[in-house]
Amino acid sequence: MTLSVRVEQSNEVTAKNYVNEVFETVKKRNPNETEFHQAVEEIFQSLIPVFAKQPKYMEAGILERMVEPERQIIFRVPWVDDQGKAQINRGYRIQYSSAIGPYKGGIRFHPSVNISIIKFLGFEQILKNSLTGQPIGGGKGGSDFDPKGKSDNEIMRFCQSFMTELFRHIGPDVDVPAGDIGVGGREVGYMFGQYKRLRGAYEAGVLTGKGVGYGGSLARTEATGYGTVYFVNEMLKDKGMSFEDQTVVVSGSGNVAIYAIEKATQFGAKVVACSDSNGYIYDKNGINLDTVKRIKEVERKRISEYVKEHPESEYYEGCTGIWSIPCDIALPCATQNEINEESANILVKNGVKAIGEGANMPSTLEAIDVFLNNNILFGPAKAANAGGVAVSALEMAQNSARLSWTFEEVDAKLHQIMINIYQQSVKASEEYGYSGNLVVGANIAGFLKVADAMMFQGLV
Ligand code: NDP
Ligand code: 2IT
Repeated sequence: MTLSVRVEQSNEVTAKNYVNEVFETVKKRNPNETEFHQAVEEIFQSLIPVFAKQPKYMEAGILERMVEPERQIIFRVPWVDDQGKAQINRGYRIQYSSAIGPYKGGIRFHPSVNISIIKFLGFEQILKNSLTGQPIGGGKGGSDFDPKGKSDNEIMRFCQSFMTELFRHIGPDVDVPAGDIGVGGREVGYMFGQYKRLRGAYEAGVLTGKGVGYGGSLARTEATGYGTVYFVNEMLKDKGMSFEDQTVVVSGSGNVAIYAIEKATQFGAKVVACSDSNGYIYDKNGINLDTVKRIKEVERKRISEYVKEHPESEYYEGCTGIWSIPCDIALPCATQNEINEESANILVKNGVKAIGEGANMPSTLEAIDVFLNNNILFGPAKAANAGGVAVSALEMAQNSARLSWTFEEVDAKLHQIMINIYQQSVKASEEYGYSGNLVVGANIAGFLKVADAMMFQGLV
């Protein structure tokens, strides 16, 4: 017994040293990429128990390979604005891992986009996609283009120019992009049109998140938000709780936020706040989702407009204040690092019971520690927001089979996938000695499937 403990401990030390060494190399090779380093640090630390238990992955250099993208494409995106002036943006596509399927992941259009952000998203996508149980590798793309205030024609010209370079790098069996921040049905439509024109073939499965009239899957629009709520519901159920009569705060008011609000409300919760990049609204009676949908999805205006129609509600400038609203459940659905240590402490002080990350990496490493140390139920992004990409994979399947499933069929599959992800994450956390820590559980469960595929496929 003593001997086995000692062996275990010495394995743990070896694993820790190995992970730290690889992390140092990553930082040296990718200097100043803070978001990328943050995502890598979290994943690497979670995997120490795996290397301690199964040194074969260490010996095969799985981690060194997995963290180095298979291919990184950076390109110029020239377009002409409505004034006839030439504009230049930068486009990215990181084809991170094809170990278990074609590269798969969204495209983000936001002025903050840079290589660090695309790489953090791409690296996380490998493990997220693995967790879905679907045959999809990891990738991510985007541009520093700012869609805000652009006319519909400008958006179209930009998307066409972006695709004019991207098309040669993607394909239904190669790399399948989709939406993310700033990219929804409209942008996917313009990109698909240009891809089809350049390729001269109707390859429906090259992009997901398409309109349902031309190859899109029903329930893809709802999938990420619904999936996040399905995941949190599993966490709550395990503790004998539910969404019924709970007060919920959701950040963001985009695709993920809107459908998280919708499902949480259907499950009996009262969602009292949501936000955009300017500020947040608080409606103590529960926010009116129809108004939010019209303002954000149709009129593409600011969330501050909401209070004009609902005088009983309040609007506050700034994004972080939303976390000081007392709530039972918090669903960050806007962007990375939107919950820092201070906000996490306020949420805990105000009695939050569960966090479900709809956005990618919305909590800083320090904030995650606050939640875990206070035994708050914590659903990490990779697991909790995997419903979007899972239904993207279902869209690919429907496109390959040239058929379409009903909303109810897709929603039922999504629900089951989220339950499976939860159970896999719990199981891995228990097997590796981190019971209750779904960050470790999700990272390990996602990693093992990809690592095994890499072992079978040789040193490529
Ligand atoms: P949208 O563009 O539809 O909405 C984003 C929302 O977040 C908007 O309300 C936006 O405000 C706000 N926001 C964006 N950037 C910032 C910022 N820097 N500071 C504060 N608020 C900000 O994007 P999605 O809903 O698709 O994506 C939201 C998050 O979910 C992202 O982290 C994305 O990576 C993640 N995600 C998305 C999936 C999907 O299927 N779409 C799948 C899995 C994860 P404003 O209106 O002012 O721009
Ligand atoms: O972060 C994500 O998982 C997404 N933006 C969705 C990706 C996809 O391919 O549907």
